Amino acid sequence: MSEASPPTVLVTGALGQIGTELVSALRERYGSDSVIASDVREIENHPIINNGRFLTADVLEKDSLKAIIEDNDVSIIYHLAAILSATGEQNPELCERVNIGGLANVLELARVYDLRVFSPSSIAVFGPDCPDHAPQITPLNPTTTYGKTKVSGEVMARYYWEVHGVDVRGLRYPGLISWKAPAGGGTTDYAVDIFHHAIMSGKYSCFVGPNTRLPMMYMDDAIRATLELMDAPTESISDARGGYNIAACSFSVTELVAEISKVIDPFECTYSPDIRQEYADSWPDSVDDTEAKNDWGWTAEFGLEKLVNEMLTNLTRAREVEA
Ligand code: NAD
Ligand code: AKB
Repeated sequence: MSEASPPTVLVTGALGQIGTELVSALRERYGSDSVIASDVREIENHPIINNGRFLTADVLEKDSLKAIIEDNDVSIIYHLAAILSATGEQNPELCERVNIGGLANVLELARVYDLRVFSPSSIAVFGPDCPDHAPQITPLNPTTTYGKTKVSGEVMARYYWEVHGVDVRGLRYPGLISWKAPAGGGTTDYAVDIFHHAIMSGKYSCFVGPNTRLPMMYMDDAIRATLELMDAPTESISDARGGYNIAACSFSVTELVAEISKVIDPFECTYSPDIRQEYADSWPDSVDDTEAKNDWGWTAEFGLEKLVNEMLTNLTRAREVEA
C-alpha cells in the first residue's frame, strides 16, 4: 500500500511572531515542499524564506489567494495575517479591513475549495466586564477595535462551520513570548522586549505599570496547542471551535522582573505607562481553559520560571552566535 502524500498547507502572515515558528513546525511535520509560507511583506534573509517555499500575498487580494490555492492544491490554511492591538488602535480602519476582510476571503475560499482553516483569536476578545479569571463562555465586550475584530472572527468561524460545514478552528492565544522573531505591534510586547533589554543593558522602561497582570504563554506551548487542536478529531471539538481559551501562566510585571533578576543581577525596570496600559487593563488576568483540556487534552508545559530560563538562555546564545 502506498503512503498518502502530505496535504499542501498555506500559511498567511508567515513572517510574523507566530508564523516564524509555526511554519518550521509544519515543515518538520509535512516536509518543506508541502508548506507554502506567504506574507504581504518580504524580509531579507528571513529563515522562513530561505528554508522553503515562500510567496508574497496580500490576504485582501482574494484572487491572488485563489490562484495560490488552485495552483498548489492547498488543503489547509493557517491564517495568521493580522494587525495586532497597539498598531490596530493607531489605524482601526486598517485593523478591521485586514482582520475581518482577510478572514472573510479565507473562509469563503475554504467553503469553495473544501479547505480546513486555523484562525487565531485572542484574549483581546474579553472586555472590562469579564471576570478576572475569564471563563470560556462570557459576554464578549472588548473596548479595542482589535478585540472587536477578533470577536467577529470567532462569529464568522462558527457561522462557516454551522452553515457551510467548513472545519475552521481557533485559539484565544494569551500574550505570546518568544525569542526567534520580534513581537508584532501588540500590547503584550513588553513581556518580550523586557528580555532583550535585560540582556543588552540590564535596564528596561516598561510601557505598562508594575501591577499589570495578563495571561501569557511561551511560544513552544502555543505552537503545540495549535497543532494539537488541528489534529483533534472533529467530534471532540465543541462550540468553542472559533476560539478556545488556553492558559499557561499569568504574572504581573513585578513578578516577571523578580524572576529575570534571579538570573540577571542587577536588573532595573522603570515604568512609563502609555495608552497600551488601557488596553491591558481591559483584558482579564487569567483564563479558564477547562474546555480545551476536556475536549482535546490541552495542557501547558511552561510556567513563569521555566519560560524565563528558556528565554534568557536562548537569547543569550543567539546573541553570542551573531557576535
Ligand atoms: P505578527 O504581527 O507578528 O504577524 C502578522 C503578519 O501578518 C506580519 O508578518 C504581517 O506582515 C502580516 N500581514 C499583515 N497584513 C497582511 C496582509 N494584508 N496580507 C498578508 N499578510 C499580512 O502577528 P502574530 O503575533 O504572528 O499573530 C498572528 C495571529 O495570532 C494574529 O491573528 C494575532 O491576532 C493572533 N494572536 C497573536 C498573539 C501574540 O501574542 N503574538 C496573541 C493573541 C493572538
Ligand atoms: C496583542 O497584545 O495585541 C496580542 C494579543 C494578546 O492578541 N499579543
